[in-house]
Amino acid sequence: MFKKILIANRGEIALRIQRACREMGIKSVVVYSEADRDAKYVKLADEAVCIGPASSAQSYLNMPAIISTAEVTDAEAIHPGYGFLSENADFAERVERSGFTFIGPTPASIRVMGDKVSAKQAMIKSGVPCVPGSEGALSEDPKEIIKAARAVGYPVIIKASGGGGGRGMRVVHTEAALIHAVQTTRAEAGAAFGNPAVYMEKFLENPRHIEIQVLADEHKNAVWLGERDCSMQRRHQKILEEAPAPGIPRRVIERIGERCAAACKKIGYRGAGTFEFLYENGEFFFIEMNTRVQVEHPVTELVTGIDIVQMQIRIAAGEKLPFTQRNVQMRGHAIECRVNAEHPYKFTPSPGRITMWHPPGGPGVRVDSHAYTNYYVPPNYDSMIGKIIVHGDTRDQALARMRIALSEMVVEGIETNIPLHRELMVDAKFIEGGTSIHYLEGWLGQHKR
Ligand code: MV4
Repeated sequence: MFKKILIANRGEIALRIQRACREMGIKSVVVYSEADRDAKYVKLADEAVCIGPASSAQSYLNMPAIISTAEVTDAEAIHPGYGFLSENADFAERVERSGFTFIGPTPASIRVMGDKVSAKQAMIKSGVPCVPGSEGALSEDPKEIIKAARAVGYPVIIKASGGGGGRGMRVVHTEAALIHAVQTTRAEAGAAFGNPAVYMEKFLENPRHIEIQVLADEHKNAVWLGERDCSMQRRHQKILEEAPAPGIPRRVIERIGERCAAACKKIGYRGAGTFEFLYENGEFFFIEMNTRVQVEHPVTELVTGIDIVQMQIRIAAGEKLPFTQRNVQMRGHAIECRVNAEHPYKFTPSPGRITMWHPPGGPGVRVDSHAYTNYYVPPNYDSMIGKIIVHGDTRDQALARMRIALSEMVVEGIETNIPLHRELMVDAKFIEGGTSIHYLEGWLGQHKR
Protein backbone atom coordinates (compact mmCIF):
# COMPACT_ATOMS: atom_id res chain seq x y z
CA MET A 1 0.00 0.00 0.00
CA PHE A 2 1.05 3.59 -0.60
CA LYS A 3 2.72 5.45 2.25
CA LYS A 4 1.83 8.90 0.96
CA ILE A 5 -0.81 10.25 -1.45
CA LEU A 6 -1.05 13.71 -2.98
CA ILE A 7 -4.60 15.10 -3.14
CA ALA A 8 -4.99 17.22 -6.28
CA ASN A 9 -8.27 18.88 -5.34
CA ARG A 10 -9.93 21.22 -2.86
CA GLY A 11 -13.03 21.59 -0.71
CA GLU A 12 -15.10 18.78 0.71
CA ILE A 13 -13.63 16.10 -1.56
CA ALA A 14 -10.07 16.99 -0.51
CA LEU A 15 -11.20 16.42 3.10
CA ARG A 16 -13.03 13.20 2.13
CA ILE A 17 -9.90 11.77 0.47
CA GLN A 18 -7.77 12.89 3.41
CA ARG A 19 -10.05 11.01 5.81
CA ALA A 20 -9.82 7.84 3.70
CA CYS A 21 -6.01 8.10 3.71
CA ARG A 22 -5.88 8.61 7.45
CA GLU A 23 -8.11 5.60 8.11
CA MET A 24 -5.81 3.49 5.93
CA GLY A 25 -2.65 4.75 7.65
CA ILE A 26 -1.54 6.68 4.56
CA LYS A 27 0.00 10.13 4.85
CA SER A 28 -1.51 12.83 2.65
CA VAL A 29 -0.20 15.94 0.96
CA VAL A 30 -2.65 18.59 -0.15
CA VAL A 31 -1.94 21.18 -2.77
CA TYR A 32 -3.84 24.43 -2.40
CA SER A 33 -4.29 27.82 -4.02
CA GLU A 34 -3.77 31.16 -2.29
CA ALA A 35 -7.58 31.42 -1.96
CA ASP A 36 -7.69 28.15 0.04
CA ARG A 37 -4.89 29.03 2.45
CA ASP A 38 -7.22 28.99 5.49
CA ALA A 39 -9.20 25.89 4.59
CA LYS A 40 -9.50 23.41 7.46
CA TYR A 41 -8.35 20.44 5.40
CA VAL A 42 -5.17 22.37 4.59
CA LYS A 43 -4.44 22.72 8.31
CA LEU A 44 -5.42 19.10 8.99
CA ALA A 45 -3.19 17.68 6.24
CA ASP A 46 0.09 15.98 7.06
CA GLU A 47 1.68 18.31 4.51
CA ALA A 48 0.30 21.19 2.46
CA VAL A 49 1.91 22.99 -0.44
CA CYS A 50 0.67 26.23 -2.03
CA ILE A 51 0.89 25.78 -5.78
CA GLY A 52 -0.41 29.07 -7.13
CA PRO A 53 -2.93 31.88 -7.10
CA ALA A 54 -6.70 31.54 -6.78
CA SER A 55 -7.36 31.02 -10.48
CA SER A 56 -7.84 27.29 -11.14
CA ALA A 57 -5.78 27.47 -14.31
CA GLN A 58 -2.76 28.47 -12.26
CA SER A 59 -3.35 26.12 -9.33
CA TYR A 60 -5.70 23.10 -9.40
CA LEU A 61 -5.25 22.73 -13.17
CA ASN A 62 -1.51 23.39 -13.11
CA MET A 63 -0.09 19.97 -14.01
CA PRO A 64 3.64 20.76 -13.65
CA ALA A 65 3.07 22.35 -10.23
CA ILE A 66 1.10 19.33 -9.00
CA ILE A 67 3.55 16.75 -10.32
CA SER A 68 6.59 18.58 -8.98
CA THR A 69 4.88 18.81 -5.57
CA ALA A 70 4.49 15.02 -5.65
CA GLU A 71 8.22 14.81 -6.41
CA VAL A 72 9.41 17.09 -3.61
CA THR A 73 7.08 15.56 -1.01
CA ASP A 74 7.83 11.94 -1.99
CA ALA A 75 4.19 11.09 -2.62
CA GLU A 76 3.66 7.84 -4.50
CA ALA A 77 0.19 8.38 -5.91
CA ILE A 78 -2.11 11.25 -6.89
CA HIS A 79 -5.85 11.32 -6.20
CA PRO A 80 -7.60 13.81 -8.53
CA GLY A 81 -11.04 13.88 -6.81
CA TYR A 82 -13.78 15.16 -9.13
CA GLY A 83 -13.74 18.07 -11.57
CA PHE A 84 -10.39 19.80 -12.27
CA LEU A 85 -7.95 17.19 -13.71
CA SER A 86 -9.92 14.10 -12.71
CA GLU A 87 -10.98 13.15 -16.25
CA ASN A 88 -7.97 14.55 -18.08
CA ALA A 89 -6.24 11.64 -19.86
CA ASP A 90 -3.13 13.73 -20.57
CA PHE A 91 -2.77 14.45 -16.87
CA ALA A 92 -3.17 10.76 -15.95
CA GLU A 93 -0.51 9.95 -18.53
CA ARG A 94 1.90 12.60 -17.26
CA VAL A 95 1.40 11.40 -13.68
CA GLU A 96 2.28 7.83 -14.66
CA ARG A 97 5.21 8.86 -16.88
CA SER A 98 6.62 10.82 -13.95
CA GLY A 99 6.62 7.59 -11.96
CA PHE A 100 3.52 8.14 -9.82
CA THR A 101 0.29 6.17 -9.65
CA PHE A 102 -2.83 7.95 -10.91
CA ILE A 103 -5.71 6.94 -8.64
CA GLY A 104 -8.23 6.29 -11.37
CA PRO A 105 -8.63 4.42 -14.64
CA THR A 106 -5.93 4.07 -17.29
CA PRO A 107 -5.36 7.09 -19.56
CA ALA A 108 -6.71 4.93 -22.41
CA SER A 109 -10.03 4.33 -20.59
CA ILE A 110 -10.36 8.02 -19.72
CA ARG A 111 -9.76 8.88 -23.38
CA VAL A 112 -12.34 6.40 -24.70
CA MET A 113 -15.02 7.68 -22.29
CA GLY A 114 -14.08 11.34 -22.81
CA ASP A 115 -14.98 10.97 -26.48
CA LYS A 116 -18.72 10.31 -26.36
CA VAL A 117 -18.84 8.66 -29.79
CA SER A 118 -16.14 6.15 -28.86
CA ALA A 119 -17.73 5.65 -25.41
CA LYS A 120 -21.03 4.73 -27.03
CA GLN A 121 -19.34 2.41 -29.48
CA ALA A 122 -17.55 0.67 -26.61
CA MET A 123 -20.88 0.22 -24.82
CA ILE A 124 -22.70 -1.10 -27.87
CA LYS A 125 -19.89 -3.66 -28.31
CA SER A 126 -20.10 -4.59 -24.63
CA GLY A 127 -23.86 -5.15 -24.60
CA VAL A 128 -24.94 -1.99 -22.74
CA PRO A 129 -28.17 -0.58 -24.24
CA CYS A 130 -27.71 2.91 -25.74
CA VAL A 131 -30.10 5.60 -26.98
CA PRO A 132 -30.94 4.80 -30.63
CA GLY A 133 -29.09 7.15 -32.96
CA SER A 134 -26.40 7.63 -35.59
CA GLU A 135 -23.83 4.89 -35.85
CA GLY A 136 -20.77 6.81 -34.73
CA ALA A 137 -20.09 10.43 -35.69
CA LEU A 138 -22.41 12.15 -38.17
CA SER A 139 -21.34 12.42 -41.79
CA GLU A 140 -20.70 15.87 -43.31
CA ASP A 141 -23.08 15.02 -46.15
CA PRO A 142 -26.51 16.68 -45.65
CA LYS A 143 -28.21 13.78 -47.44
CA GLU A 144 -26.70 11.30 -45.01
CA ILE A 145 -27.67 13.46 -42.02
CA ILE A 146 -31.29 13.68 -43.19
CA LYS A 147 -31.33 9.95 -43.77
CA ALA A 148 -29.99 9.30 -40.27
CA ALA A 149 -32.66 11.53 -38.68
CA ARG A 150 -35.46 9.86 -40.65
CA ALA A 151 -34.23 6.48 -39.46
CA VAL A 152 -34.10 7.64 -35.82
CA GLY A 153 -37.34 9.64 -35.96
CA TYR A 154 -37.95 13.20 -34.70
CA PRO A 155 -37.30 14.79 -32.31
CA VAL A 156 -33.56 14.10 -32.40
CA ILE A 157 -30.73 15.56 -30.35
CA ILE A 158 -27.35 16.55 -31.82
CA LYS A 159 -24.50 16.16 -29.34
CA ALA A 160 -20.82 17.06 -29.52
CA SER A 161 -18.54 14.04 -29.19
CA GLY A 162 -16.14 16.14 -27.13
CA GLY A 163 -18.96 17.47 -24.93
CA GLY A 164 -20.80 15.73 -22.11
CA GLY A 165 -22.50 16.82 -18.93
CA GLY A 166 -24.92 18.90 -20.96
CA ARG A 167 -22.39 20.92 -22.94
CA GLY A 168 -22.74 21.13 -26.72
CA MET A 169 -26.22 19.75 -27.41
CA ARG A 170 -29.15 20.84 -29.56
CA VAL A 171 -32.64 19.39 -29.93
CA VAL A 172 -34.12 19.26 -33.43
CA HIS A 173 -37.86 18.82 -34.02
CA THR A 174 -38.15 19.07 -37.80
CA GLU A 175 -36.21 18.20 -40.93
CA ALA A 176 -36.30 21.90 -41.92
CA ALA A 177 -34.20 22.79 -38.87
CA LEU A 178 -31.83 19.81 -39.05
CA ILE A 179 -28.88 20.83 -41.21
CA HIS A 180 -28.48 24.27 -39.67
CA ALA A 181 -28.60 22.73 -36.16
CA VAL A 182 -25.92 20.19 -37.07
CA GLN A 183 -23.69 22.89 -38.57
CA THR A 184 -24.07 25.19 -35.56
CA THR A 185 -23.41 22.39 -33.06
CA ARG A 186 -20.37 21.33 -35.09
CA ALA A 187 -18.95 24.87 -35.15
CA GLU A 188 -19.53 25.33 -31.42
CA ALA A 189 -17.98 21.94 -30.67
CA GLY A 190 -14.89 22.76 -32.73
CA ALA A 191 -14.43 26.02 -30.85
CA ALA A 192 -15.25 24.68 -27.37
CA PHE A 193 -13.66 21.21 -27.43
CA GLY A 194 -11.24 21.34 -30.37
CA ASN A 195 -13.26 18.50 -31.87
CA PRO A 196 -16.07 19.26 -34.35
CA ALA A 197 -17.41 15.67 -34.39
CA VAL A 198 -21.11 15.41 -33.51
CA TYR A 199 -23.53 12.50 -33.23
CA MET A 200 -27.30 12.08 -33.24
CA GLU A 201 -29.70 10.42 -30.83
CA LYS A 202 -33.42 10.04 -30.49
CA PHE A 203 -34.43 12.84 -28.08
CA LEU A 204 -36.12 11.38 -25.01
CA GLU A 205 -38.71 13.91 -23.85
CA ASN A 206 -39.21 13.14 -20.18
CA PRO A 207 -36.62 10.71 -18.82
CA ARG A 208 -35.12 10.19 -15.40
CA HIS A 209 -31.35 10.31 -14.88
CA ILE A 210 -30.27 7.06 -13.26
CA GLU A 211 -26.63 6.09 -12.85
CA ILE A 212 -24.89 2.85 -11.92
CA GLN A 213 -21.78 2.89 -9.68
CA VAL A 214 -19.09 0.35 -10.52
CA LEU A 215 -15.75 -0.72 -9.07
CA ALA A 216 -13.25 -2.76 -11.08
CA ASP A 217 -9.78 -4.00 -10.22
CA GLU A 218 -6.76 -4.92 -12.36
CA HIS A 219 -7.48 -8.61 -11.87
CA LYS A 220 -10.62 -8.79 -14.02
CA ASN A 221 -13.03 -8.39 -11.12
CA ALA A 222 -15.87 -5.90 -11.48
CA VAL A 223 -18.93 -5.22 -9.35
CA TRP A 224 -21.81 -2.78 -9.50
CA LEU A 225 -22.95 -1.03 -6.32
CA GLY A 226 -26.54 -0.27 -7.16
CA GLU A 227 -27.92 2.86 -8.74
CA ARG A 228 -28.49 6.52 -7.90
CA ASP A 229 -31.39 8.67 -9.02
CA CYS A 230 -29.95 12.07 -9.99
CA SER A 231 -32.97 13.48 -11.78
CA MET A 232 -33.40 16.50 -9.49
CA GLN A 233 -31.25 19.04 -11.32
CA ARG A 234 -31.23 22.52 -12.75
CA ARG A 235 -29.15 23.49 -15.79
CA HIS A 236 -27.23 20.20 -15.56
CA GLN A 237 -26.33 20.87 -11.92
CA LYS A 238 -27.60 18.11 -9.67
CA ILE A 239 -29.09 19.39 -6.47
CA LEU A 240 -30.00 16.18 -4.67
CA GLU A 241 -29.53 12.48 -5.28
CA GLU A 242 -30.89 9.27 -3.78
CA ALA A 243 -30.38 5.53 -3.75
CA PRO A 244 -32.12 3.30 -4.63
CA ALA A 245 -34.16 4.92 -7.43
CA PRO A 246 -37.82 4.98 -6.34
CA GLY A 247 -40.26 2.82 -8.26
CA ILE A 248 -37.89 0.97 -10.60
CA PRO A 249 -38.33 -2.80 -10.37
CA ARG A 250 -35.27 -4.56 -8.88
CA ARG A 251 -35.01 -7.04 -11.74
CA VAL A 252 -34.78 -4.18 -14.28
CA ILE A 253 -31.98 -2.51 -12.29
CA GLU A 254 -30.21 -5.82 -11.77
CA ARG A 255 -30.19 -6.55 -15.48
CA ILE A 256 -28.60 -3.19 -16.27
CA GLY A 257 -26.16 -3.34 -13.35
CA GLU A 258 -24.90 -6.74 -14.45
CA ARG A 259 -24.41 -5.37 -17.97
CA CYS A 260 -22.31 -2.51 -16.56
CA ALA A 261 -20.08 -4.84 -14.53
CA ALA A 262 -19.69 -7.12 -17.56
CA ALA A 263 -18.78 -4.10 -19.73
CA CYS A 264 -16.06 -3.12 -17.24
CA LYS A 265 -14.48 -6.55 -17.66
CA LYS A 266 -14.77 -6.40 -21.45
CA ILE A 267 -13.13 -2.99 -21.79
CA GLY A 268 -10.53 -3.67 -19.08
CA TYR A 269 -11.83 -0.87 -16.87
CA ARG A 270 -10.06 -0.21 -13.58
CA GLY A 271 -11.16 1.92 -10.63
CA ALA A 272 -14.44 3.55 -9.70
CA GLY A 273 -16.76 4.58 -12.51
CA THR A 274 -20.32 5.64 -13.20
CA PHE A 275 -22.53 4.60 -16.10
CA GLU A 276 -25.09 7.34 -16.79
CA PHE A 277 -28.46 6.31 -18.17
CA LEU A 278 -31.68 7.94 -19.20
CA TYR A 279 -34.63 5.89 -17.96
CA GLU A 280 -37.97 6.23 -19.72
CA ASN A 281 -41.00 3.89 -19.95
CA GLY A 282 -39.24 1.11 -18.09
CA GLU A 283 -36.13 1.13 -20.29
CA PHE A 284 -32.50 2.14 -19.70
CA PHE A 285 -30.43 3.96 -22.32
CA PHE A 286 -26.71 4.61 -21.77
CA ILE A 287 -25.58 8.20 -22.44
CA GLU A 288 -22.14 8.71 -20.87
CA MET A 289 -19.60 7.19 -18.51
CA ASN A 290 -17.79 9.15 -15.79
CA THR A 291 -14.33 7.88 -14.94
CA ARG A 292 -14.00 9.60 -11.55
CA VAL A 293 -15.41 9.50 -8.04
CA GLN A 294 -18.62 11.55 -8.08
CA VAL A 295 -20.00 14.19 -5.75
CA GLU A 296 -22.93 11.89 -4.92
CA HIS A 297 -20.84 8.79 -4.06
CA PRO A 298 -21.90 8.92 -0.36
CA VAL A 299 -25.47 7.76 -1.06
CA THR A 300 -24.02 4.56 -2.50
CA GLU A 301 -21.63 4.26 0.45
CA LEU A 302 -24.54 4.51 2.89
CA VAL A 303 -26.69 1.86 1.20
CA THR A 304 -23.83 -0.60 0.53
CA GLY A 305 -21.51 0.08 3.48
CA ILE A 306 -18.60 0.19 1.02
CA ASP A 307 -16.06 3.03 1.21
CA ILE A 308 -15.67 4.00 -2.45
CA VAL A 309 -12.68 6.30 -1.93
CA GLN A 310 -10.77 3.63 0.00
CA MET A 311 -11.60 1.16 -2.77
CA GLN A 312 -10.19 3.56 -5.38
CA ILE A 313 -6.94 3.66 -3.43
CA ARG A 314 -6.75 -0.11 -2.96
CA ILE A 315 -7.47 -0.73 -6.63
CA ALA A 316 -4.79 1.79 -7.66
CA ALA A 317 -2.32 -0.02 -5.41
CA GLY A 318 -3.01 -3.20 -7.39
CA GLU A 319 -5.12 -4.97 -4.78
CA LYS A 320 -8.01 -7.26 -5.62
CA LEU A 321 -11.54 -6.17 -4.75
CA PRO A 322 -12.07 -7.55 -1.23
CA PHE A 323 -15.63 -8.73 -2.03
CA THR A 324 -17.65 -10.22 -4.86
CA GLN A 325 -21.02 -9.23 -6.28
CA ARG A 326 -22.76 -11.68 -3.95
CA ASN A 327 -21.33 -9.81 -0.95
CA VAL A 328 -22.71 -6.47 -2.15
CA GLN A 329 -25.95 -6.00 -0.24
CA MET A 330 -28.12 -2.93 -0.52
CA ARG A 331 -29.70 -1.85 2.76
CA GLY A 332 -32.26 0.92 3.26
CA HIS A 333 -32.41 4.25 1.51
CA ALA A 334 -30.08 7.26 1.29
CA ILE A 335 -30.62 10.88 0.20
CA GLU A 336 -28.02 13.59 -0.36
CA CYS A 337 -28.72 17.33 -0.43
CA ARG A 338 -25.96 19.50 -1.89
CA VAL A 339 -25.43 22.65 0.14
CA ASN A 340 -24.49 25.50 -2.16
CA ALA A 341 -23.41 29.03 -1.31
CA GLU A 342 -26.02 30.63 -3.53
CA HIS A 343 -29.39 32.35 -3.44
CA PRO A 344 -31.97 29.56 -2.91
CA TYR A 345 -34.27 30.64 -5.75
CA LYS A 346 -32.23 33.02 -7.92
CA PHE A 347 -29.14 30.79 -7.86
CA THR A 348 -26.73 33.72 -7.84
CA PRO A 349 -23.48 32.79 -6.07
CA SER A 350 -23.13 33.94 -2.47
CA PRO A 351 -19.47 33.68 -1.47
CA GLY A 352 -18.16 35.33 1.70
CA ARG A 353 -17.58 34.75 5.40
CA ILE A 354 -19.69 32.09 7.16
CA THR A 355 -20.42 33.66 10.57
CA MET A 356 -22.25 30.61 11.91
CA TRP A 357 -22.05 26.96 10.83
CA HIS A 358 -24.05 24.40 12.77
CA PRO A 359 -24.20 21.07 10.96
CA PRO A 360 -26.93 18.56 11.88
CA GLY A 361 -26.36 15.19 13.57
CA GLY A 362 -28.16 12.18 14.94
CA PRO A 363 -28.84 8.66 13.69
CA GLY A 364 -28.18 8.11 10.00
CA VAL A 365 -26.91 11.63 9.33
CA ARG A 366 -23.58 12.34 7.63
CA VAL A 367 -22.21 15.75 6.68
CA ASP A 368 -19.31 15.97 4.21
CA SER A 369 -18.07 19.54 4.29
CA HIS A 370 -14.89 21.54 4.70
CA ALA A 371 -16.83 24.55 6.02
CA TYR A 372 -16.80 25.85 9.62
CA THR A 373 -17.76 28.98 11.55
CA ASN A 374 -15.59 31.84 10.26
CA TYR A 375 -14.68 30.00 7.05
CA TYR A 376 -14.50 32.34 4.06
CA VAL A 377 -16.12 30.85 0.93
CA PRO A 378 -13.88 32.03 -1.91
CA PRO A 379 -15.63 33.37 -5.01
CA ASN A 380 -13.27 31.56 -7.38
CA TYR A 381 -14.71 28.04 -7.40
CA ASP A 382 -17.87 25.94 -7.50
CA SER A 383 -20.52 27.09 -5.02
CA MET A 384 -20.95 23.69 -3.33
CA ILE A 385 -19.75 23.95 0.27
CA GLY A 386 -20.94 20.63 1.59
CA LYS A 387 -23.40 17.76 1.46
CA ILE A 388 -25.92 16.43 3.96
CA ILE A 389 -26.43 12.71 3.48
CA VAL A 390 -28.99 10.68 5.42
CA HIS A 391 -29.72 6.98 5.62
CA GLY A 392 -32.86 5.22 6.80
CA ASP A 393 -34.37 1.74 6.69
CA THR A 394 -37.00 3.04 4.27
CA ARG A 395 -37.31 6.04 1.96
CA ASP A 396 -39.86 7.54 4.35
CA GLN A 397 -37.39 7.30 7.21
CA ALA A 398 -34.62 8.82 5.10
CA LEU A 399 -36.97 11.67 4.13
CA ALA A 400 -37.90 12.26 7.77
CA ARG A 401 -34.24 12.28 8.79
CA MET A 402 -33.38 14.73 6.00
CA ARG A 403 -36.20 17.07 7.06
CA ILE A 404 -34.88 17.03 10.62
CA ALA A 405 -31.28 17.49 9.47
CA LEU A 406 -32.24 20.45 7.30
CA SER A 407 -34.23 21.97 10.16
CA GLU A 408 -31.21 21.71 12.49
CA MET A 409 -28.71 23.10 10.01
CA VAL A 410 -27.76 26.74 10.56
CA VAL A 411 -25.59 28.71 8.15
CA GLU A 412 -25.25 32.47 8.65
CA GLY A 413 -23.27 35.16 6.86
CA ILE A 414 -23.90 33.83 3.36
CA GLU A 415 -26.96 32.61 1.52
CA THR A 416 -27.42 28.89 0.88
CA ASN A 417 -29.91 26.71 -0.94
CA ILE A 418 -31.03 25.02 2.30
CA PRO A 419 -34.49 26.72 2.14
CA LEU A 420 -34.98 25.16 -1.32
CA HIS A 421 -34.10 21.70 0.03
CA ARG A 422 -36.54 22.18 2.94
CA GLU A 423 -39.33 22.87 0.46
CA LEU A 424 -38.45 19.97 -1.81
CA MET A 425 -38.49 17.53 1.14
CA VAL A 426 -42.19 18.32 1.70
CA ASP A 427 -43.14 18.47 -1.99
CA ALA A 428 -45.88 15.93 -2.77
CA LYS A 429 -44.43 14.83 -6.13
CA PHE A 430 -40.92 14.41 -4.74
CA ILE A 431 -42.30 12.45 -1.78
CA GLU A 432 -44.17 10.23 -4.25
CA GLY A 433 -40.82 9.61 -6.00
CA GLY A 434 -39.77 9.16 -9.61
CA THR A 435 -39.80 12.77 -10.85
CA SER A 436 -38.06 13.43 -14.20
CA ILE A 437 -35.05 15.56 -15.14
CA HIS A 438 -37.43 18.44 -15.98
CA TYR A 439 -39.30 18.44 -12.68
CA LEU A 440 -37.21 20.97 -10.75
CA GLU A 441 -37.20 23.60 -13.49
CA GLY A 442 -40.98 23.30 -13.79
CA TRP A 443 -41.35 23.50 -10.01
CA LEU A 444 -39.16 26.61 -9.83
CA GLY A 445 -41.28 28.24 -12.54
CA GLN A 446 -44.38 27.71 -10.38
CA HIS A 447 -42.78 28.69 -7.09
CA LYS A 448 -41.49 32.11 -8.19
CA ARG A 449 -40.81 34.52 -5.37
C1 MV4 B 1 -30.32 13.45 -23.68
C2 MV4 B 1 -31.59 13.91 -23.31
C3 MV4 B 1 -32.67 13.42 -24.02
N1 MV4 B 1 -32.48 12.55 -25.03
N2 MV4 B 1 -30.18 12.58 -24.69
C4 MV4 B 1 -27.83 16.27 -20.75
C5 MV4 B 1 -26.55 15.99 -20.05
C6 MV4 B 1 -25.88 14.95 -20.82
N3 MV4 B 1 -25.21 14.05 -19.93
C7 MV4 B 1 -26.94 14.27 -21.60
N4 MV4 B 1 -28.12 15.09 -21.46
C8 MV4 B 1 -29.30 14.73 -22.02
N5 MV4 B 1 -29.21 13.85 -23.04
C9 MV4 B 1 -31.25 12.15 -25.34
N6 MV4 B 1 -31.07 11.29 -26.34
C10 MV4 B 1 -31.70 14.81 -22.25
C11 MV4 B 1 -30.54 15.23 -21.61
C12 MV4 B 1 -30.73 16.12 -20.50
C13 MV4 B 1 -30.40 15.72 -19.20
C14 MV4 B 1 -29.85 14.48 -18.92
C15 MV4 B 1 -29.53 14.10 -17.63
C16 MV4 B 1 -29.78 14.99 -16.58
C17 MV4 B 1 -30.30 16.22 -16.83
C18 MV4 B 1 -30.62 16.61 -18.13
C19 MV4 B 1 -31.19 17.86 -18.37
C20 MV4 B 1 -31.50 18.23 -19.65
C21 MV4 B 1 -31.27 17.36 -20.71
